[in-house]
Amino acid sequence: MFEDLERLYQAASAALAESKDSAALEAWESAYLGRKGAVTLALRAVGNLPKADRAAYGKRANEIRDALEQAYAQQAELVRAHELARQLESGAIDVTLPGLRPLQGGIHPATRTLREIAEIWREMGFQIFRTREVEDDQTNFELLNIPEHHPARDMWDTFHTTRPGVILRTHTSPGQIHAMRRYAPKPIRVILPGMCFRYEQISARKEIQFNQVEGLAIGENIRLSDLKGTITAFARRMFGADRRVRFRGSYFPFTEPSMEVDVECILCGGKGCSVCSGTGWLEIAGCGMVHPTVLRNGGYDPSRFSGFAFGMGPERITMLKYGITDIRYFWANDVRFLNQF
Ligand code: FA5
Repeated sequence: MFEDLERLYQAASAALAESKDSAALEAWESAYLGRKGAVTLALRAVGNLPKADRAAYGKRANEIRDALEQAYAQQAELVRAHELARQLESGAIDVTLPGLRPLQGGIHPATRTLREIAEIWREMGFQIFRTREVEDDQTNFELLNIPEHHPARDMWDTFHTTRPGVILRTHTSPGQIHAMRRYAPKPIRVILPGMCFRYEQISARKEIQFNQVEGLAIGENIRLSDLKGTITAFARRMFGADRRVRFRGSYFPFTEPSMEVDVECILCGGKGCSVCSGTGWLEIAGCGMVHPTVLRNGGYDPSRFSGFAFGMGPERITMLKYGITDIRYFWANDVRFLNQF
């Protein structure tokens, strides 16, 4: 019994000395020290011995295990150093080999659409006006005619920061206030592209972060027909001249009247499918005539000036254009998706 233990010790030591690479070491460890290893089993067998022998046997078995663990650590260190040296040697640089071609990135599909949108509006005389993503409650809501505790706030589930009154913008509309205060009382024609954030239940059509492109035109004699005309012209350029567009009455606190813009579903040609929830139409933007209160908050006299505004979702527009069935692909960072653009 004690001899068996000593024989096991010798066999394990000899086998360890022969373990000259990581694979052999790993096999040695599981053969001797692992959960079902010989040394572990020998230790476990103490309980089956006559009482008188248990203490001495256990002591020796523990000594052997400790000695083997120490020897294993030393051998592992040796093997690691050897393998590293061998790796460095074999990896010596061959300057005659052709270089590795760097992976080429591409423009993200959302950025591609943003640029396309900006180009169309540029041709209609709209400049880009950039505003901040971290907003204050006042500009994101109050100055847009959405007072605190107003039920309309439920339309925008909001990410708050630890600083009271500082939030992540839920839409690009606060940019309207920034642009108006910058240019009042001159006429304005701008688009405001950028990232928005909403504390929403993520789904195939809803993300917690997404781009919007706000548009704002202010001047004298700007009418609803101007809004409908320019949005229709945009949609024709973006989706093709034969694609039908419709305006649906809606509600936004900062526009009056307000509308929603739908484009005929590209995937089913208007027949109704799962992407358009069977309606044949896909919503691409909210829009309306700028509310007199908002004009006033921006520094314009509503009895002289009027204007229209819209807010569209480039990711949704990209989905429409390319038949993408899930918005979550945009920020999932999966190159199999991104490579297709
Ligand atoms: C607004 O955010 C208004 N500020 C739009 C507006 C601007 C109206 C100016 C009037 C005047 P809405 O919540 O419907 O409206 O969002 C506008 C567009 O943003 C939607 O049509 C959609 O394309 C996109 N969008 C909204 N929420 C999400 C989301 N969770 N994920 C992806 N896109 C979204």
